[in-house]
Amino acid sequence: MAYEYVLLEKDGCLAIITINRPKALNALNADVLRDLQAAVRAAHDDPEVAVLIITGAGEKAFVAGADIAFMQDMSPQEARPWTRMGQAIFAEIENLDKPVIAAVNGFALGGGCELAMACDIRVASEKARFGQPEVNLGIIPGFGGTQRLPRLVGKGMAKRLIFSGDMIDAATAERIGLADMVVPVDELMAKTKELAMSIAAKGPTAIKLAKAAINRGLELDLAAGVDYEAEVFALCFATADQKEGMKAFLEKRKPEFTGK
Ligand code: DAK
Repeated sequence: MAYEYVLLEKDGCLAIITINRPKALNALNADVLRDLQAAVRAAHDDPEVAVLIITGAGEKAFVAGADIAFMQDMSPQEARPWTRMGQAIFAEIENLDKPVIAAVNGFALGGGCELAMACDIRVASEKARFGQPEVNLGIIPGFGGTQRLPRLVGKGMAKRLIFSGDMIDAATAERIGLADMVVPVDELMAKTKELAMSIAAKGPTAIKLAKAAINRGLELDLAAGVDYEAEVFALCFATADQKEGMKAFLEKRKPEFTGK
């Protein structure tokens, strides 16, 4: 299926979604978000796809933010559904029952940083730049940035970044926990695919349940979180993958997971 602003390619069990609006540094408007949502849903619904990778087209940007020209003349009545649309799509990515990796190839600013944060893991090229520069425009982050950034980097660092609007480099992003891995520019896709393939080799049900336990647990206090973990852990024993994984270990062979 062809989209106007997004490319969806398959490489074996990986789906690669490229935000494709390089002239505007892949800035997000309603059409781009619509295409992104459709591509994510198509990859999710494809039984051959185990892991999704989201990246940006061109040399310069992952996504340079929400489209400023598109937002310039918005009324509060128009801003609310717009921010809700972005929040809903990012929540869909965050809660997708397949892992999603952001391959951050350049600027990840504003809505771009928020998109990367909605993904499970962020692999950054050495020239990636992260930031929440919304205050420079007289607004606050509107696609979950005030909520996900402090969860990733802590309250003080999130306030430092959001109040200052400062851009940080990939090494700093890795140091504070915003990027999970930094790789040379020309190795970004290869390293991201390598990571994705290592995840794809595991039992998809275990990955799905681990994702749910981590995401849900972060919304709960510790006692409720470990209760939730116990339930999800018990659920693993209803799967064929658990039987196969443990049997294969004891038989000293590689497991053949089926996702059942
Ligand atoms: N929107 C629209 N166009 C953008 C853009 C953006 N965010 N970022 C870049 N572009 C366009 C530029 O206008 C330029 O277009 P032309 O002039 O060529 O037509 C082209 O991309 C190349 O950009 P530059 O010429 O500026 O390239 P440079 O290398 O000089 O600079 C830059 C790169 C990334 C440092 C610079 O472009 C820049 O500062 N861009 C803006 C970054 C930014 O402020 N991003 C945050 C956007 S605000 C909410 C909903 C959502 C949000 C907030 C609230 N509610 C509804 C409440 C989210 C907000 C944001 O994300």
